[in-house]
Amino acid sequence: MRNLFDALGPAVHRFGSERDGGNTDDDQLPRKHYRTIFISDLHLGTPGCQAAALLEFLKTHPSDNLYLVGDIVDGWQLRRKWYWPQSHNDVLQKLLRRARKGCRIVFVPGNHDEFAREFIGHQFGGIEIMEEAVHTTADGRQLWIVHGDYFDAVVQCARWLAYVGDNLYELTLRLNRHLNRLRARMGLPYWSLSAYLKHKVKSALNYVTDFEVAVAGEACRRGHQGVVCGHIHRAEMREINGILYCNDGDWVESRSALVEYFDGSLALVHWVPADQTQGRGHVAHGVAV
Ligand SMILES: [Mn+2]
Repeated sequence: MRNLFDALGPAVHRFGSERDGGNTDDDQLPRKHYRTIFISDLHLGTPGCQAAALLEFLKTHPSDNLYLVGDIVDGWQLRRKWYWPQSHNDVLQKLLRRARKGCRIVFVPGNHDEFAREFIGHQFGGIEIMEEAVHTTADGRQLWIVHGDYFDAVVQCARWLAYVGDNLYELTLRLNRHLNRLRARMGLPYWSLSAYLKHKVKSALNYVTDFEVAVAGEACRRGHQGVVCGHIHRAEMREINGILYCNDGDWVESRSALVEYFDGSLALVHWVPADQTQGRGHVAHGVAV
């Protein structure tokens, strides 16, 4: 479970070089331009955030579009204990500069940066804040972009929800947000699926699957061809009941992103930092779909 890219086996060329011949042996920093990058679960404001690696990845990978798919800044942790080193500032500045230079940046808040949900419909230094988004790939596929925490209650109740009707399912989906807001007001911590998974390794696989099926099902109901989410810190890209389910992973453990090439194909990439290879940090590619 720890390293998805090991688990994927031969499908992933872990130390493969850039697909379109980006020259990694060059003296200059190699750059690879993507049409779109999707990242989530950076958890800036916590010691776990791998900000330096993320900066390297962003620096070497310009893009026309960038989706920040929630849990970018960890407001929950910051409220408990302030932690904000320079590298975390650098990430925000890098993002703002990217927006200034013409990259379209869309921020879809998650549960850890729920404070930003107050500002949905507004812009912050050129970064659009949206509750959810729809991205059209270069080959015309519509991807629903959502963080994924709205499905926590569904996942928690997946066992008995399987026996009730669609109406109650949708009610649970809607209640989820309000329940968590109520918990926050009562001083209770957010029930975090990703944190829960870490403690429940044995049943984790069931929860991951329930989450994936729930998110893909909702994307299908809304008439999209695919979905991009985060939240559970499990990078994944596969078809579920005819829907392309993509989870862009996180920058706490897996250092992963979902990228779109200019022909509209999508791939999961994994950043290998310089200190884990003898040379320079680089990207390992998954299979494009
Ligand atoms: Mn989350």
